[in-house]
Amino acid sequence: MAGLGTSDLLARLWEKQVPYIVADSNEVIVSQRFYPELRVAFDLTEPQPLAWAFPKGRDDSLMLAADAFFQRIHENGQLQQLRERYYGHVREFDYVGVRRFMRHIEQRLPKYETIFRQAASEHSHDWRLLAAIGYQESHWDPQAVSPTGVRGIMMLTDRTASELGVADRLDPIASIGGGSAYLRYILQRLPVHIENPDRTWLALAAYNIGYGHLQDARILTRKRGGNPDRWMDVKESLPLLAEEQWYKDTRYGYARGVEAVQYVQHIRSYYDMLVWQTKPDAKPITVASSTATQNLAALSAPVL
Ligand code: BLG
Repeated sequence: MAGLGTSDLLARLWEKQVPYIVADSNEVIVSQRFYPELRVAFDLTEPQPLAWAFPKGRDDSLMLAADAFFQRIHENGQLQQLRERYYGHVREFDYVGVRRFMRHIEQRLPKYETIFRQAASEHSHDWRLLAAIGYQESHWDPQAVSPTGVRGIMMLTDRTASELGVADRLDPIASIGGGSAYLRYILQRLPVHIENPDRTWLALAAYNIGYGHLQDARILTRKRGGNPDRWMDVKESLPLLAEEQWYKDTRYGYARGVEAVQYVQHIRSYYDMLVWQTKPDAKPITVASSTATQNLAALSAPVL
């Protein structure tokens, strides 16, 4: 096993080639979504910070530069933003939900994959992002209908569908094409200086709550001293749109912002899982990193 990284060890554990492994908890949190049956048997240590090691010697200029770098990103908030980017959506692990998603990837996705791919290439999206939206909206059920009459795989409202020229929302091709075009429209409406991945997460929130309410939340974010171009900050303001003391001074008023935050976090998780499940034929929006507090944990093989 010498020379193997944690992800290789996890794969071997999953295939039952080894009975247990020792892994860092930050990597365990992320991998549980890909290997839902893996269990943490016990923690081996108390939580401890990640550390960087430098070669011993007289020249400590590299270490001093690294210290200054971490001090800077700690103070300017970049470190916190990196944590949010890579770990912000993986906190809760829902075993049943992950199993169901994997079942649906096998049983439902094949019927719609070509449609997602075509719509994505037409509007320059990663098809797996569209598929993740479709899963969050309807679990890939083309007949899905909400109590308020929102319909179809991509859950278009009646008004948005007619603005997009979608006549039959229950037709998967029309629904996915409409949702894809709508996402592109929102991405183009957002101020040009907002960068990815924040641009994508903000667009997803607008897809769900409406562009006007998202703008209200961005304005509130600025008023509260946050950065309206960062998802990490805007997601703190979105829930305030349901509180009168905050929404009374907004342009578009009351909105269920908590739902929009959950909506985006779920799509990010589904997207990560789809990226992991499918061939890397498009550049993922997120990549793995390790900045979290961690402790060592022993993992045991799946009990099936
Ligand atoms: C979204 C629309 C937005 C609309 C917002 O509602 O639907 N998005 C789509 O149709 C794709 O266009 O913004 S607005 O036009 O600027 O007002 C706000 O109205 C859909 C949401 C609504 C939500 N799902 C896509 O995420 C939904 O299904 N709600 C059901 C609520 S309930 O269960 O019936 O109570």
